Amino acid sequence: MRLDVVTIFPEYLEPLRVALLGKAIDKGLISVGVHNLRDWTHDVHKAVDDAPYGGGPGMVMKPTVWGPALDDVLAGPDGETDPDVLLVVPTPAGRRFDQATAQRWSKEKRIVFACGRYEGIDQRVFDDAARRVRVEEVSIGDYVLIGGEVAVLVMVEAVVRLLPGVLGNQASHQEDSFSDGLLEGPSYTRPAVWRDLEVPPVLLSGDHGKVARWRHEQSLERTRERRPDLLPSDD
Ligand code: 6GU
Repeated sequence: MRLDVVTIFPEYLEPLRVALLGKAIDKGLISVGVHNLRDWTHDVHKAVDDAPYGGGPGMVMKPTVWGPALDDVLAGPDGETDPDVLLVVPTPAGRRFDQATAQRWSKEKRIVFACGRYEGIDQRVFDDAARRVRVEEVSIGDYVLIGGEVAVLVMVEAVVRLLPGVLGNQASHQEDSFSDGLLEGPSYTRPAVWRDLEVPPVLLSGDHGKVARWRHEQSLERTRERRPDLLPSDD
């Protein structure tokens, strides 16, 4: 999978090269390009934003900078727009990014992320891109971040860990929270008693059926307690 990020803060994306994601790069499972939007500015001040039409607070990122930047980054080896690319725009005004989104994106060949700051990017940038590629405007949750960079780190991590060969144990993400629509229950390791607290005896019983049923119960109970919105309503 090829990932590209366009941002005015390339340093913010440095964590992509650390730990599990860095290993995925080293193993050749993904490759990552981070591009500085200011490289596509045409004035001495390297201006990327301007006042909003219609007035109001904040600034809007300029289509005359974003357009050429995306033309270049969305291009395939032949210089033409790569029709297979998915363009992702992180924005608190987007559709919600969730585990199902991560699963779906994990099958993509190429994803380009366009990180906006300030009050957003001129909408025509995405209306224009959508004439050539698939565009998804997504939010990672109901709160407002300063820009899309941290959201990109979140989304890339959620997607890349699903790629074959990235996680040590391939069975492990089939038991993730959300893969069955429920939260994961508690986990324990040795010692069996620690600071007077005991591991639930069922986990020491060796009865795999009983353990599986207990874990499902724990998942249900935790989901009821913490995320009742994930359960079917009882009416
Ligand atoms: Cl994807 N971007 C920004 N700037 N804020 C957010 C977000 C994304 N998701 C939630 N808040």
